[in-house]
Amino acid sequence: MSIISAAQAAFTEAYGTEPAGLWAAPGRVNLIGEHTDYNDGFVLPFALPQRTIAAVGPAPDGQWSVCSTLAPDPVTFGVTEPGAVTGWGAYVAGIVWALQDAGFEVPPVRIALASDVPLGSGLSSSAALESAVLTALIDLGGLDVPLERRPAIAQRAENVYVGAPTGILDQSASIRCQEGRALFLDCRSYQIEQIPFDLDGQGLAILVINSNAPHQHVDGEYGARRKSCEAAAEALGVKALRDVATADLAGALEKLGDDVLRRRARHIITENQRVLDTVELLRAGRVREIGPLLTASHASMRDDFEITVDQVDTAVQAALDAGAHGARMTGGGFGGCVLALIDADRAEATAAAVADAYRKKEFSAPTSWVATAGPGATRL
Ligand code: GAF
Repeated sequence: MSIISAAQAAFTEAYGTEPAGLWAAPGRVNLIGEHTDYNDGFVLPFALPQRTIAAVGPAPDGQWSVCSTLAPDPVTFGVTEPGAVTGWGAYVAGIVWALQDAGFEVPPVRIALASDVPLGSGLSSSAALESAVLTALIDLGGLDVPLERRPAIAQRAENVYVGAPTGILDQSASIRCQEGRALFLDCRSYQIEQIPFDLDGQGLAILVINSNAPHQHVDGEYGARRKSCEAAAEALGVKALRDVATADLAGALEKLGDDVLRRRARHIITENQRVLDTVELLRAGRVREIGPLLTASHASMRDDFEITVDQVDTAVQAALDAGAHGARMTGGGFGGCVLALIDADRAEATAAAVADAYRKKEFSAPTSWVATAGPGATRL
């Protein structure tokens, strides 16, 4: 059964009626620009074809209810404040709350969700859920919320209601990405540029390798990285690390007494520059040449930001050894997925090489597939 039919069937099963409509929002792969979002920096994600479907209809009882194919018994809530709904339902209650908090009258609805975005793999399954629900509520309520405002509302739901101190990358990708494009986003101004991302035309492909090492945001490591970045910015007397120019890197690092802060700052400052360099190459249609930037980004995450684990380092190295032009972990880190830029005819061989390296290390098997750039959140 397709996920669209699955969401429809879950709705009818839970609520005994047909949904008024269906909304979809994708997961994402971040091509480059990791942990730069909460430093007011630059990111370059593209949307995955994998998405979350929300089947939604009006709620006669004036409350909000949500169920999913994984949790068929609906979670129901009325007027809500952070802390009132916990568990996965908090992502939905958070969206209702954040919209209300922004001054909008949110229609009470019943929701059933189905998704083929892999969970807990660093591909933004939670942002896909938030963005599908947000888009449905805006459409059904006839709310006047311009596209560029929506990611910040979904981010607030996640930060304040769910309690995960994430940046704006994932929600922006899920809401603002376009098919066949990568989204160049300035996380300070929210300005975007849709960058043509024609891999096929150049005989290239992005292989996504799920390390199957579990990945989790609502934990201390992500927050600790964020705090270190804020401490480094404060020590340097800037609003955010975005404000340190690459040309001033050496001087800035000298000013930071603490070695950990120095390495965290170096990752962010150099990663912002790598995003800008990647965008330049893509604008010029020189896709293959972004490979070394991807690989340098991985080294920086591994050595300076210290957010990789053995499974992802192994996947990156095995992909490079198998001839990938570049490879890096994508997403928040501590597990999750790796992307490799490869010649289109090398997908199977690269996936096999990574699987082989995993066998040698006795890791559980990775899952690999070729990713294409899909559309952002929409009504179906
Ligand atoms: C996670 C967060 F949710 C994003 O905001 C971003 O910081 C990312 O990790 C790292 O780039 O996906």
